[in-house]
Amino acid sequence: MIKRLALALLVLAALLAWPSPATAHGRSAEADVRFAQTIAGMELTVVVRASIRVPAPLQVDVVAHDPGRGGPVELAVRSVEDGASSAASVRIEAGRPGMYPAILRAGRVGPHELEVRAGAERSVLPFTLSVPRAPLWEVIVYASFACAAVALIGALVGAALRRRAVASGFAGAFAVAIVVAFTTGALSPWFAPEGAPDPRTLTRPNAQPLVEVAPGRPGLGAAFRLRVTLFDGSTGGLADDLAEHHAALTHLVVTSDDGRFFRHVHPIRIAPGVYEVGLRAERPGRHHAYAEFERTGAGGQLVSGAFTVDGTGHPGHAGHPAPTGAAPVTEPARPVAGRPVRITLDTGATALRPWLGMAGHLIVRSQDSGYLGHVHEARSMADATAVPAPDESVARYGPRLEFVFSFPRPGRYSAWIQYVRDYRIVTVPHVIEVAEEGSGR
Ligand SMILES: [Cu+2]
Repeated sequence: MIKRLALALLVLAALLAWPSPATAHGRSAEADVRFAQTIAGMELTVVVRASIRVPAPLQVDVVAHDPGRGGPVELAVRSVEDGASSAASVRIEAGRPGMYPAILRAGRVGPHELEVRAGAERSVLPFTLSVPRAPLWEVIVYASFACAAVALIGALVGAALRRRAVASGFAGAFAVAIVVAFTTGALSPWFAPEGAPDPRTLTRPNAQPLVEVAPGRPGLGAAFRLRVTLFDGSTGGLADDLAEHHAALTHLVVTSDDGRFFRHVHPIRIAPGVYEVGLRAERPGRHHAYAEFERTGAGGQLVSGAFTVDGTGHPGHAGHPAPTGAAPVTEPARPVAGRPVRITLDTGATALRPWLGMAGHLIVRSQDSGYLGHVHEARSMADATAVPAPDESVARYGPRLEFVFSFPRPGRYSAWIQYVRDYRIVTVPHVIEVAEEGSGR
């Protein structure tokens, strides 16, 4: 009787000690795929949430940072390999920024296309759907523990039945399995995990960009389209291998010469290698466009283009509404070229969500438009090394945003700080005068 009880307790202990593979892999923000998209007058981030397995429902969240006039957003996910697709739609409400979730279906892993349609616009975004796979060492550890549990039960049954040979055979198997499990577990840190490719091995040439507007000279107050076409310099074909870079395939900053017009938008992919965004001209004169993207295997690029808006005067609204709240503070108060400047902004909000993976963005342009700088909020940069792609559903920053920036040359700079409050993008324009070193100012 006591023996049977001991046997039952031991079996129970073995079962409790059993490591559960189901809890070994959680959903991580790291594996989410993010695409910021400026489509049909809306500023959205479409997030394909990481799945644990396929086939399974696939969660796709549409985060509306600027809902514009709202309307339906049609989503479709298609496997490139077998063509199987799944669709869903969300209805963005005008004046209601926020998270709009949709549930689609994923049948398999591998290359996929996410189609986003809104208004008359359609964007097709390539991505790879993957599910976490246990590394070999983990499989060996689990399998050894499974063998150990079976051997333990065998040994105990053998002992209970007074079959000495059986019991000692199972006991030996149990010991071997435990040694294998613990040895593999102890050696696991030496099995190199799959990481990001070494940036020093980047071998692809940069993409050759063409920045164009249609019509060629937009009229003041009129809508126009800005297109970035990427070519491969050697083949002359389109370069269609952009990597997700700060939660988008392409980031585009458009400013007027006087700095009063500023847009930070995310062109949609209308065809392989072709990115386009609809804008409205609000200031006359020369404009500068800067596109930031990363070609797979080639690293990041910043390219620029210019165009002129015809007309004179002021059609009314230009740039973003003046933000309420404190103005940015620079430290030292008179920045000097080549020396780091601390720029802080009190947002007055204690729960800021990351936008494009960061708590805040600082974009700086020289007066002659020849220089564009872009840095991220200092604390979220530290976070980003620990937690890749902080999740926009978690409010974790504020109220103070802090940037460190070194201006290359003396002169007047236009600066814009951007952050997200209650899902809405806030843009704070600022002008910074930078003195020459040793000028005694
Ligand atoms: Cu951007």
